[in-house]
Amino acid sequence: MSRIYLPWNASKRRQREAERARQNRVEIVREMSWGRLSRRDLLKMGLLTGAGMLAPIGGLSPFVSSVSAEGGSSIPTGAPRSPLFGATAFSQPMPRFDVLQRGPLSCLTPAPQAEANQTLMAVNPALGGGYGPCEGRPPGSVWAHQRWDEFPPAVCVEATQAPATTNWSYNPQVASTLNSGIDPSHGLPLRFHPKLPTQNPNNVWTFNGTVPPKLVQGRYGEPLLFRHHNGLPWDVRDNAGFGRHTISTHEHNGHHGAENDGFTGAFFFPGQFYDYHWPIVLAGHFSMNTAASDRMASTPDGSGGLINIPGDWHETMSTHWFHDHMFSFTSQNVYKGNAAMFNLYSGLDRGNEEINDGVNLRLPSGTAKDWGNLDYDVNLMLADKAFDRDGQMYFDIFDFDGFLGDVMTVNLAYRPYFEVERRKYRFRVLNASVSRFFKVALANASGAAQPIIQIANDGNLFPSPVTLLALDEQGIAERYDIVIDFSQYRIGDKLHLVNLCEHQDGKKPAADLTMAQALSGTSADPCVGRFLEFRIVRDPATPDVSQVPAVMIPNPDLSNIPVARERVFEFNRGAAQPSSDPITSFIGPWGIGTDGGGTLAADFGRVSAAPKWGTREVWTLVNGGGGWDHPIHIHFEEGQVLARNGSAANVPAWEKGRKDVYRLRPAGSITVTMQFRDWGGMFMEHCHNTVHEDNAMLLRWELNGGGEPFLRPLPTPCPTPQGVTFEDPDDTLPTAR
Ligand SMILES: [Cu+2]
Repeated sequence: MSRIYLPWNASKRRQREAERARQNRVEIVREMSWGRLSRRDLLKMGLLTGAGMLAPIGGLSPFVSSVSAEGGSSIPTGAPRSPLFGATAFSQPMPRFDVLQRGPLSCLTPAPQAEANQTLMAVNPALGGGYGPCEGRPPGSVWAHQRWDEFPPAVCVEATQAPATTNWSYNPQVASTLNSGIDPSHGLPLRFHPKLPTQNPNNVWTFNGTVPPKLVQGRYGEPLLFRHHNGLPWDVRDNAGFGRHTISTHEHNGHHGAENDGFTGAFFFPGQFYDYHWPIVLAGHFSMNTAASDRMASTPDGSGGLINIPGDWHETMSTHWFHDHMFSFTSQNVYKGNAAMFNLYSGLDRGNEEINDGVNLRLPSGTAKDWGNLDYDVNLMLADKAFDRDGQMYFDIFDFDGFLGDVMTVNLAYRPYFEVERRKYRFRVLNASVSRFFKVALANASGAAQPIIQIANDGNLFPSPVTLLALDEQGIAERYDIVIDFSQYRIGDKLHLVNLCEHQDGKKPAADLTMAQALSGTSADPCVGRFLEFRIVRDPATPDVSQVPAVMIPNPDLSNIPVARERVFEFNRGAAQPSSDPITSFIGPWGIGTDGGGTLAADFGRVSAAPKWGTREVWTLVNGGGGWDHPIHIHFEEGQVLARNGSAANVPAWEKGRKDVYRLRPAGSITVTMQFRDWGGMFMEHCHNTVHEDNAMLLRWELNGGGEPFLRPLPTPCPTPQGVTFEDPDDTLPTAR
């Protein structure tokens, strides 16, 4: 029996019990999201066990009576299945991403500036009243945009985090013939399927309050200013029971200064904005190819040519996403809709499949525009959601192993279809779930696995493409770029993307099913099986000139760069929280042990590692055991995987490029190497099972000193609606230096 959700045929009594338990848990989540209840309180009240589990109390877990029968100490979780109101699979078109408009900098009022804009405005009484700064970025020189004068923004993009509303300005940047016939002028209500209820404003909070999810297009060498407004409700209680109205926006693996990284403690309030400055430079910008003489390091010039740029072209990145990083509320906020994608374009990955200049890899995209064609380059955001009895989205902590939804969505649509032509397509697949892993395969009508060409992992094109009959398990936040060649099928054929990865709880994948098992419909996991239907509708109007070259982007050569330092991080349960700082610290079962020290719960005022600027290090990430899988994200620098469990032979082909999320798997270790250069400040390392992250599996590391041989810990920001104050770091680990 599934431990995630009750089966449809569970007894009425059991369903009632499960619903009552679900509602009780929802109340706990709500009280915590309002700040009226802390994890310390839960511990005191005996609702939470020392190991971080929801206590086996009747009325909280529907499985209480069968705990001993289930064996073991883990408390299974359960909730009634989400109602679907008659929505069926593959009965609605998949909307393509909504592209945010790129404007000139003059669009922005007030004009952006290097240091945070501290102009005072009245603060809503629900936030304490008085006056506070219009920009929520911490003030002063430490949080000023680094090298602002060298990288004046050339483009601005503006968005407002807002409650759910109808989208009257959907712009997919492609004709409706390439968007399964969707007419963008009709207005898109915020719902996951036409038969599912429209979401109440405070059940879903997205960019501009609308679906589909948003896409930003950026180009190397063209600094971009992303102004993010917080338009969420003033009152922390106006959240439909989950999600926090303060946000911090992380451009997931942007190679930018820390003031633009969405630091977990640099959050901002309703009514404020935060200017994120993304210079979009190649790593090594200030130390390699500084004369910009290498054509491979380049960017589209807008008219068929290239502009050379400094840096190492082997560090060129492609598929990013950005999402909330609010301290201890990331899982709820990302789940609630704070997730968007960011495509980066370069001379190599130009988004034009025709230009033949010896640099452009000519990956499937289109030809009409000089760069950034989306015709055959499609973003796919995979996420599992859950609905209450009224069909409104809800969030349940169950226990702190993780949160699983039972409704599979692509681009926030329930099991949609997508019309394709007989040619090659690129899909940029993002796992945007809270705790769920996916394993994606392609099935033909008779259920046979079809080849998928994987071309990138995380933001990075591979040295060479890899053809697979099923992708690897894809951890939370990982991006897999794939190419599917539909030319070998006939008009009228239907193919499906299938999820082979079965979960029983939020700990880790329970099983990787065979295609036949996944298609049989016998899995108790409602998110297993077909989730996206491709309908082959026509031949392309012009021949497909796109390519998947045998050589794409070789890894940066680090062989001549000495390793300055090695560090070990162990990801564990049973964390201690020595800090009592009420602002920067959090209590939770999860934590990280650094260089042999004890397992510590998160405190964004603690500095756990401080690499020396301009050096290379080797970091080994160790799973402390217990049967959890932790996808670990190290911010800012792309790494290369050197070994799994101590051996390079254990690293599969698709992990041999650069990465930013490193799967620990249920046991073992992974060894990675990174350089630290170009930008500084306070960054993070954490588990991207965001329930683990929020329950204290997160640390701060720091890059500071401009190469000086000592650490100067930066002051920790403490945001309030009336302005950000600073405090000295609570702690610097003795091994940090
Ligand atoms: Cu984890």
